Amino acid sequence: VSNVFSVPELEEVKTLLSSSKKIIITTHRSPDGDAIGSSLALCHYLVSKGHDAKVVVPDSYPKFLQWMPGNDGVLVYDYHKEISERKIEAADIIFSLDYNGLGRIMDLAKPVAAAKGTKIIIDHHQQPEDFADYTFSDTDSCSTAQLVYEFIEALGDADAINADMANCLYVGIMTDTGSFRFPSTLSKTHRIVASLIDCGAKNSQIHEWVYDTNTLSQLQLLGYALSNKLELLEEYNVAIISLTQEELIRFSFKKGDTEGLVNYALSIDGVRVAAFFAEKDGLVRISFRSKGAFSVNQFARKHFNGGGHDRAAGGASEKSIAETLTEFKGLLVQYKQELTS
Ligand SMILES: [Mn+2]
Repeated sequence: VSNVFSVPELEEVKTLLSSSKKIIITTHRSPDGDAIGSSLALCHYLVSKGHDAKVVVPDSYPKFLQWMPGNDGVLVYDYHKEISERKIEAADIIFSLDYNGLGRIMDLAKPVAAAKGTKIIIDHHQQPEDFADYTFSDTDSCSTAQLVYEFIEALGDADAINADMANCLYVGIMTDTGSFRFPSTLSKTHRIVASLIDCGAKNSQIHEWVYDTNTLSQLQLLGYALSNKLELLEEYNVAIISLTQEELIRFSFKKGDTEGLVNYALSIDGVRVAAFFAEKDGLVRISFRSKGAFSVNQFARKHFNGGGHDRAAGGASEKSIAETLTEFKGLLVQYKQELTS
């Protein structure tokens, strides 16, 4: 069990959960596999313990994450503002999963901040903000899903993990470890995943349901991005891909279509840092990846109003995409030593 749960505070949370409660589980904007997987798994667990639990997410998420058990019960704040606000206000407990600051949940931040329920963070992003009553943060953990598994285990309920929970947790761990390949994948992670399979996680099917769901236009967008928009900045060991709004529209872009695109840039031999820039409605969103010691979390925090993990982070710019690219390339000069030594 992760040390974050070997604390006296866990006993307080255990006591809190010993009688039936109204519980809301929230997660970050543009939810990914770990966000949805960990949230739904925790929701299944809490419902199985007799609580009234519900997941509220800031905005919608791609179709390849919508097959998970419990998906139909998720409230998307963008579409269900009123009912979400009523439930958040009435909640005894609000969980914050897979995010480290209220800025990560957009408009949902206001009702969550105002809510009087006990707030509990379970997360693995760096530098968590102090907005909850209980913060269970382990920045070395591969995923929030793994932490949710260990949370349930620490509560003494490992035996309560059923197939629904196992399938959701598997998605979270699988997606946040890049299918068990990132350095955050420990032997412990494999042991947890093995027990999830024993509990009924359909491991092979899950890979198919999450990864083999490309549309034709999505693959054509990938082909276009790789042939025309991939730029190797050899002197810095950096590769970038950028897509304008016009290009995204041309390939009928839907949410999730560019998921993982940045990893193609990172996969070039010798590249240490990759960045993907996408323009939408006057904002350029940036995904950073690193496969060395270079912390893209720190870089994104310092220069692009973002953050995340050392090897995977996000950021944004309100400048045009051309200006953002110029700014990014200009910044590399001061990091040349670090990127090439
Ligand atoms: Mn995560």
